[in-house]
Amino acid sequence: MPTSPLPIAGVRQIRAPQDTSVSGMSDIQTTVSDVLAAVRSRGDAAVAEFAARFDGSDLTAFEVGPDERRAAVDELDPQTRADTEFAIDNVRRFAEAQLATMLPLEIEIRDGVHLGHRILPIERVGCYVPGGRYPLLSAPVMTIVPAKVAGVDEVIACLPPNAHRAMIAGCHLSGADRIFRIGGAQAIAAMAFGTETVPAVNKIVGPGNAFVNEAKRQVFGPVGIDQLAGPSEIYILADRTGDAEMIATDLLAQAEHDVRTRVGLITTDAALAQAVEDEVARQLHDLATAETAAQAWRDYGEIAVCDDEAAMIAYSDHIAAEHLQIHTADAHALAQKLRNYGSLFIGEMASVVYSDKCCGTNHTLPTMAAGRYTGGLWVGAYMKVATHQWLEPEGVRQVAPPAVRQSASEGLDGHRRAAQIRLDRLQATAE
Ligand code: HSO
Ligand code: ZN
Repeated sequence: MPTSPLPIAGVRQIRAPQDTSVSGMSDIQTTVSDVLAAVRSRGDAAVAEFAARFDGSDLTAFEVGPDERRAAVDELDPQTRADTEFAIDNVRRFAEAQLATMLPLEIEIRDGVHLGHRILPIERVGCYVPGGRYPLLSAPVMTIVPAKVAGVDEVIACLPPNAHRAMIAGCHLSGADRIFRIGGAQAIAAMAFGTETVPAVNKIVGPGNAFVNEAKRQVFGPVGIDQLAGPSEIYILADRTGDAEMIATDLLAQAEHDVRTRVGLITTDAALAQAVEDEVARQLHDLATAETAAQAWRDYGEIAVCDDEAAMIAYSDHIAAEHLQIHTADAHALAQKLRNYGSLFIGEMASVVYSDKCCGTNHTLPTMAAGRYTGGLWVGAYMKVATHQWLEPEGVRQVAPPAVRQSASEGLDGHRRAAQIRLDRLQATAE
């Protein structure tokens, strides 16, 4: 078995993943910057050209009109529609509950110095909905529904021209105000800069391929982005109470997404480690998606055996997996001790798949260790916490003198004057 030095004491990797750090991006970077420049200067005409070149599409009118939206919904079989509406309802309810925790603030921080913030929805948001090998109907739900709950004025969705028609239904049922059949970097460009038909948005969210990711990275600044999505990840923390069959099932459930999916078991029990290794091999025999899952497991599958719970926690926090499941005797107690993860699945009844699809938490989560500094997509990602202040005379008397002194010592004479003039006015009216 390959071994690599780990930064965490008390952890032994008995199955090591390949290096997942990204390299060789320069071709993608150049292609994407060309696409962005062309769409920025030539709008829809450039979008149509790239659609033809990259997607083999002859579309020149990109917007999905009301008739086609309705037709796409009517085509869904009733059970699929009901299941999608179930997911939408749960995601909406959770987003509404989270929204209720985001409170405005007004505080008099010193006599006469009033500070506060308001929580304001972003005006216009663009949701990128990937095509992918399988139509994931939950994808538009996760980006569009919380945007609507946040109160975003206009939510637009872009999806590749060849995306399954059901995805249009997913966008429609989730509440997208406008839907465009545009994919790849040209979709990100259209949403970032605006074209004759696509309105420019203030923030772009949603996962996509390497070109979409790179385009989001390049437009970031005047336009916000949620995060840069990498391949899916699942890690499971388990002690000797872990059920090897269930653990292997959950690992393979995410491994089937992509050959670069990172899946791992971190355990305090060496016997369980071996049992999971055996179970994965056994289950791969008859998994319909085994080709992808087996390759992901071969290249990025990891099993680490830890001396104790402390080592398990330290290693898990180091990895900061997108999805982290806990299969231990007291899962809730361990949950309290963990810090870095995208979303936490407490106890063996909580499978990542429930969140992927419909339980109501968002499945757009930080990958590539971004869980060390951020959580996933949520209603707050569609809002701004915007501060304000106002001062009474007593407040000016408190803050002006230090501001005058600081400005003077920094040589910022204009700042010094602006700080001073208010003191002068107060003095004049007092006289
Ligand atoms: N695991 C994926 C989301 C998903 N899986 C949706 C199936 N459907 C990214 O977190
Ligand atoms: Zn998944």
